[in-house]
Amino acid sequence: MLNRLFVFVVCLFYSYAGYTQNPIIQTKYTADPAPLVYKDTVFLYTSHDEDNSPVGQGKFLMRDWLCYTSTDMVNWTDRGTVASLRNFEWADKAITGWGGFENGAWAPHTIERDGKFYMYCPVQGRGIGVLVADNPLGPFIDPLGKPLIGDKYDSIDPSVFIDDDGQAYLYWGNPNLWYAKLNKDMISLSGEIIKDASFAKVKDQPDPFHYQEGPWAYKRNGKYYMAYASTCCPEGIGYAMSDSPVGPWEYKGYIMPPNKKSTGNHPGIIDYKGKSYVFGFNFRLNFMITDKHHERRSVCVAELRYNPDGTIQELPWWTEEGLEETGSIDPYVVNQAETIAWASGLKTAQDSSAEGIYVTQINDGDYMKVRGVNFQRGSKAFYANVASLSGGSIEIRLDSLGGKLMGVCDVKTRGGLERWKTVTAKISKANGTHDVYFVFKGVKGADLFNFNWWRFS
Ligand code: FUB
Repeated sequence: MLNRLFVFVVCLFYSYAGYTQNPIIQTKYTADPAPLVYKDTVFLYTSHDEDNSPVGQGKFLMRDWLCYTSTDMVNWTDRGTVASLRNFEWADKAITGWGGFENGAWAPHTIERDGKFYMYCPVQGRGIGVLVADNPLGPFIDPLGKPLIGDKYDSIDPSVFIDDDGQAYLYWGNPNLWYAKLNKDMISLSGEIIKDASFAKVKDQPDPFHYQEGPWAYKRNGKYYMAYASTCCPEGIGYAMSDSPVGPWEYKGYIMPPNKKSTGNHPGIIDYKGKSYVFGFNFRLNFMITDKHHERRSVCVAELRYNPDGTIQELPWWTEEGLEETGSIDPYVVNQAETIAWASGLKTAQDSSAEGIYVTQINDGDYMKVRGVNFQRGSKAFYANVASLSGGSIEIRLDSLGGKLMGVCDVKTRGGLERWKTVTAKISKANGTHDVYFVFKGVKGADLFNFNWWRFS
């Protein structure tokens, strides 16, 4: 209870101060971001630190891989678990030991080729597997039934880059950087597995690269980039450049220097709607509720800027302000409640019924923010699809937690957290673009209702 109160007070402060964007996902602990731009959408694949991960550095508890999508870089829609250790039969403890299906779902990377989606997944201690799907959200299947890269070769943190000539490269490794060419099928290797010479650590020799793990390769204006988690610990994000996808690489410095606030970091870099972005993670949400280190990380994002010579401008540690939105939300269509810019006290859950993902664990005083809602046709009424337990209400406010109250939507008891009903309320007029806050009210300490979708008319 004291924890929840502390989180609420901290969030209240940041909300009034105009902050509240990084980390970008607050309803679960997410790490190891692997963004993919596909058509007009950013698909952000992440690993997932369980809420009950134990105290202690390196004590990961990770079972599955998640996906979030956005078209404006600030509101992220939870797409749920897209794959888990259970996708790999060979992850079973009976076969390999390790954590079986209960632990070891480390940093993934998903890439599209010819309309198929390939998700490379490290299964800690057991190797790197590959999953294939016809859709970026799955269902993903394991076409090999065995690891693509075995349990040698420092087999974690895969990332794939496809060059302009169609050749795909798979990079991975901690503490060494390894790579191999992939065949066009993306699920088999073409040629040898190679330990990258530039990044190789030589005993008693200085290591300018400070490479740790989390390689992320890409090409820009004819130059190849290799970003990675560098220095340890804490980890920053370093990068190197080359004229070829396989080096030799030249160390260029930090994209983000390490910071004591976070033991780890892990880059994912994209270009989207004319800007460049780097994703990574911090521990802000964990340390908002405890002073103890749990491996409960949270994905963050910052805009990345290049110098005229192609080098990257060094960024400060993840700011709490985050980004400006690059799009807007249409309030007159059904918007999933799990599309969120900032949430306080809330969780998301996945329903096997048609309702899919929804916001849950709603208690008195919890709230969520949706940024850039464009009321171009004004507003008269608010509709919310909810499933109520003890019931409560939704205050609809503009621009801040204490901002203009547009109206209050009652959610009456309807007997069950999965019996979905649409409730409605008359509201005052809004024009133009606003951040909308849904502030939940009800009996203190009770689970009030689940929230599936909303819209305005
Ligand atoms: O998330 C588990 C491991 O922690 C990843 O594989 C590393 O990159 C580090 O982030």
